Order: sequence, then C-alpha cells, then structure tokens
Amino acid sequence: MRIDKNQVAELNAKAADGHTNDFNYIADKLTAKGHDVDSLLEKIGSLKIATPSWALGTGATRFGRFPGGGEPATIEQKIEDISVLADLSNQTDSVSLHIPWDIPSDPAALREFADNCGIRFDAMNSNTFQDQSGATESYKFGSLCHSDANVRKYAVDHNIECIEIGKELGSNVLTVWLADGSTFPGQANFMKQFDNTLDSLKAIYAALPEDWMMFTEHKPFEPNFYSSVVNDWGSSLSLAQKTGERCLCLVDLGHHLPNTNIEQVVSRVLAEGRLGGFHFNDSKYADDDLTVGCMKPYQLYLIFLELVDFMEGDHIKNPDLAFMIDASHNFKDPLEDLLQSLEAIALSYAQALVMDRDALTLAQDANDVALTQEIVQCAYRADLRALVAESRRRAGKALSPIQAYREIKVREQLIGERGMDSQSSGL
Ligand code: PSV
Ligand code: MN
Repeated sequence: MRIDKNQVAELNAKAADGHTNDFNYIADKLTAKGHDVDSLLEKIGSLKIATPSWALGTGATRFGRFPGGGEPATIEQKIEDISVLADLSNQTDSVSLHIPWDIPSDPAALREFADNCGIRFDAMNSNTFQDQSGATESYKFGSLCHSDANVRKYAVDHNIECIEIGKELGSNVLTVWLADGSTFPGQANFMKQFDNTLDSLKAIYAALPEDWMMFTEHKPFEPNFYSSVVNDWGSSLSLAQKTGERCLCLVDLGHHLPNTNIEQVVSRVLAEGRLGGFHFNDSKYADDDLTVGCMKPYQLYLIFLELVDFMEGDHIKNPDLAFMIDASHNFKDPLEDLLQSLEAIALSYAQALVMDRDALTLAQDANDVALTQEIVQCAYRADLRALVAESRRRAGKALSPIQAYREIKVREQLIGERGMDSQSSGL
C-alpha cells in the first residue's frame, strides 16, 4: 500500500493550530538565543536514516514470536513499508538489505521498483552467521576467521556476491558483521583467528569498487560467549586501518558491555577518521535491539554531541556518516516502532544542534564543572518536538507520524492486503 498524501495534509491541517503555537514558542526561544531556526529545520530534515529490511516484520526472542499480521513477505512489500515510513516521517528514504535474507532475483527491476517508491539502497549486509540450505561449507566454527581456508574462501565469496548485487542496486557500502569467535576458553587461537579475519577482509576489500566503503561492526559477545574476533572498537579500528583506507568502523549501540562510554568510543574513532556509521537501537542489558531512545535517550544525545562536533566543524577529517536502525520489534507494530526510533534520532540530533558549543568550550577551559553540566543539560531538557514536527510539516510529512499511521489505518490495510499469516524474512 502507499500513503495518500492528501490524507496526511488533512490530518496536518486539523492539528495546525496547536502545532503552530508550540512551534512559535520554541522558535522564538531559539531565535532569542541566536539560532537560525530555518537552518535548524533544514538540517533536521536532511538527516536520513536507513531502514533495515530485516526489521519490518515481527522479531522474536528464542522463546517465541508473536506476529501481528500484514507482514511484508517480499522485498517489494518491504520497500512499500519503508515508503510508508518515508511518507510519514521524513527521516528515512533508503533500505539496507541483508543477503541472503533479501536476495533480489532481478536487481535491476528491484531498483526500478524502489525508485518508483522513492527509496534508495543503503549498505549491503552480508550474512556469514547462518548456514543456508544447500550450503557447501558450514559457518558453525566461524567464517572469515575459520581454521579451514575453504570456509574462509566461501565466506569471502559471499561478501563479494553482496558487493556485486549492491552494485546493481546502486548501493556503495558493504557492512561486515561477524559472529566469529569462540565459546570456550582454549577453543580457538585469538591471534590466528584475527590474522585469518584480516586476510579475508583484505580479499573482500580487493573486490570493493573505488567508490565503495566497507564497514566492520564490533560486538563483544553473542552468539559466541567466550570471545568474539571483532569484540570492540579497538579490534574494529585495527582491522579497518590494516585493511585499507575505505574500511571504516560501524558502531551498533547495542554492541557494548554495560556502562561503556559509547560517546567516547565515537570520539576516538572519529579522531582516527574511521567512523563509518551507526546501527541505532537501545538496550537495558546488552544487544536488546529495543526502540531507539526508549531506555537511554541522554546517551543518544551525548553521542549526537560528538557527531555534531564533526558534522558542523571542519576540524575532524572523517567521511560522511551512514546512519541506520538495527532493532527488533517483538511487542510493537514494527512500523510504529520504527517511527518512534526515527523520531528519537531526529530529536537527539536537534538537541545536539542547539547545545551552546561556545559557552561549553569557555566553561570547559575555565574548568567550571558545574557550568558545563548546566550547558549540556540545558539543550537536552529543551522540548524540541515541535521543531522536529515542523521540519516534517515543511517536507509534506505528518506532524504526528504515529497518530497519522493509526488514523489512516495502515496496519489494518496491510492485514487486508497480505493477511494475518504473511511472514517476513530476517530476525
Ligand atoms: C548483530 O547482532 C547485528 O547487529 C548485525 O548488524 C547483523 O547484521 C544484524 O544484527 C542482524 O542480525
Ligand atoms: Mn547491527
């Protein structure tokens, strides 16, 4: 299904008075503080976050799955769902495919289909953590790190296949997340696994087109419980630096041990010019894959403070960043959940944009610790929801995406079209 833009405009018109009051209030306050509100609106509107193809259906834990109906059963339907998000929220206009969960039979036709929906192809994600039916080698004991050269080659070839498909789709990034590691002490040799992984990454990199980037994504544990080959940002950075100039680090917010200072990780990797992008999600315990901003919105804001430092200045030399959501929707309607994530990201970005950087630098230089906290928290506590809503309204998107989604009865229509039992591939 596609959203009727007139319906969005009608809903916006109904909410116009209340919104205008809220927006004028915050716009006046920001203007009084010296901000150019139009430029803020433009920046917020141009922040685009890719939607993962594997998060449009109901996710699961290993204890169960509770589908809500109307799931997209084909890549085309997934792209249609993303166009619904794009019509309501304005923060997403691309899909990130996981191969082979979403292997297109005719990439050129799929590209045309997506183009007609206004959706582009973001990073390609390889999958060397599951054995597919008919596989001639097994990833049970690793992929790029494997002790057997045949398995390593098999995994390298799969990544090269992802690049080949991505070229046809107009993508220009390959994200490599490895489940490789060991579950018992002594099971594997850390150094050999790391060296094998590096050699394999170099082989993939050799097949990377000139205008492509490759991301390595770290994760401390799971599915392996004793060691992961790319366990943290240090290992990721080391691999990236040794692999080649266009190999960068991807930070998934859920892939850190409890209390890790992720914003500092971001700063360090940026300082090396090797930050590729993000997989946004939130968590209480580990890789919970919850809605962005539902648990630690302050952490998300602090991360955006580091990002805005880079995005607004020219003192940090790093390629442009690729933003993506990587979450699993077990209890909410996946599309509503994604709308909430998109909103949380836009809001954190807006808050980071209005933080008074000059005042903070002065307070930091004067070691006025109390004042630094006042300044950082002042922007975080400003209610910028009307600012983000206005940036959407100006782009013809919904003032209140979730409300519009419900009033338009998107899920009901999807269930009508696809039935209750249609199932999405992915997590
Ligand atoms: C692994 O936990 C991960 O974050 C990687 O990005 C995968 O590609 C994705 O989740 C989907 O399993
Ligand atoms: Mn991820």
